[in-house]
Amino acid sequence: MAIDPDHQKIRDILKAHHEYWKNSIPLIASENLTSPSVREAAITDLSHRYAEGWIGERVYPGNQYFDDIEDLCIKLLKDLFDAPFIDTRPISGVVANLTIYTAFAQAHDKMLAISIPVGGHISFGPNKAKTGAFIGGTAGAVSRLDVDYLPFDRYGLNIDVDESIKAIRKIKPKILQFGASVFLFPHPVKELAPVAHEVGTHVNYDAAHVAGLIAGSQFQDPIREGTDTMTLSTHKTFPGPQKGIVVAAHDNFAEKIKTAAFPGMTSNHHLMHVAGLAIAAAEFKKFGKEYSKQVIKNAKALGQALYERGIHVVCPEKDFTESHTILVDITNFQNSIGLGAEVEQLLEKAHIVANRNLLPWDILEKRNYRNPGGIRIGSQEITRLGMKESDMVIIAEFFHKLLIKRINPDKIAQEVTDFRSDFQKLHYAFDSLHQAYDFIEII
Ligand code: DSN
Repeated sequence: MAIDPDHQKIRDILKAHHEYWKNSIPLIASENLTSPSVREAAITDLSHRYAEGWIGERVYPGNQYFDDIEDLCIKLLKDLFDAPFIDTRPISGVVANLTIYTAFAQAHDKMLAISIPVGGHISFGPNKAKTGAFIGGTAGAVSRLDVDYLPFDRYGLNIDVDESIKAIRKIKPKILQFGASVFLFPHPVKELAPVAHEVGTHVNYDAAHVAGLIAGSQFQDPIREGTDTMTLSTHKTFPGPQKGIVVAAHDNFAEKIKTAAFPGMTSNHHLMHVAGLAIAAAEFKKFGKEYSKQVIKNAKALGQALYERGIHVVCPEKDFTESHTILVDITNFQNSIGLGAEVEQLLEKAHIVANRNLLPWDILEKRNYRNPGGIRIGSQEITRLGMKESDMVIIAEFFHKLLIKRINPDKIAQEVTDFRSDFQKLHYAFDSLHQAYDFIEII
């Protein structure tokens, strides 16, 4: 039987997408690969179902088995994050943050968070940006929070503790938000959370980027350091399916979070991804520590190797990073190649995928988010592919040949493809069970 031409077209495009990524070096700091075991969950019958409400109290029938899955998922995650309460219903990191805003604040309440130009996430943003360097964000636009910015040391890439203490005491925000999208160093939670609590502020830590490093005990431990809640997406350094969760440090936050998650922020909560997350959590329990250690080693090694080749990775004095992310100042290529947009495009042509990013000081130099002065690089996905420190030197060589020696990107793309041919297997994951799909009947 002939395949429908539009169907064929989509399959061809999907195939081309797979071919490109299979032959590329994936360096986007917010992405990761799920294992075959996790992917399997995405094609089960759960992808057709609804389960509104909490476990055992659903307002949809047919969920007796899904209840067991969500219960197990929560147990595994509670164990990983050592926390008494977790809600697995937010469908993304943004929705997890909206759940916190809904549970612990009202429209026009104040929130303190780092600004987007210095690395804050779009979900921390005000309704309308206070400078022309970026657009507004979810906190203001959706939750109508009045966002003020946490004082930030632009060159040390971290929150300024002394100035933030003053700001918290003066503003008395309803929510203090930690976390970032350019998250190189642990945030000063233990210094600031007690000050926030003194003035009645709810403290949340957005761990989207560093969740795997926290669960693997290789970064700070926000809950032990004093945060009340933690939000995260489950697909960056934590290599699960694309979704979000809320973690609470105390059971007494549970009811507010549950109500905000449903009927507040979700109806259907993408049940197949809850199952996938349970499998990812079981995998992480087994391999997470070893994996997250290697993620950080690789990020530091890549920072060092790039730096030695004349590529301006920021914070060399602090060993570049303590996370999966490094930030590169590419303004020295402005005359030869261009800024973030052009460098990103050149890398993409050479099969190296890393995204443009504002440098914290771009705003002072009138550069904006469309064509910023930086490139952000993450080591979490290449680590999943089995790469180690010596491979970081090879990757740094590709950057050097492309950006400094100006070798043709098509030639580099060929070299990248050859290099990638040795890294086609997923590491830190359960073995693939080819027979596992047997129980999924497609009718
Ligand atoms: N915007 C994503 C990031 O790249 O950090 C997170 O949602």
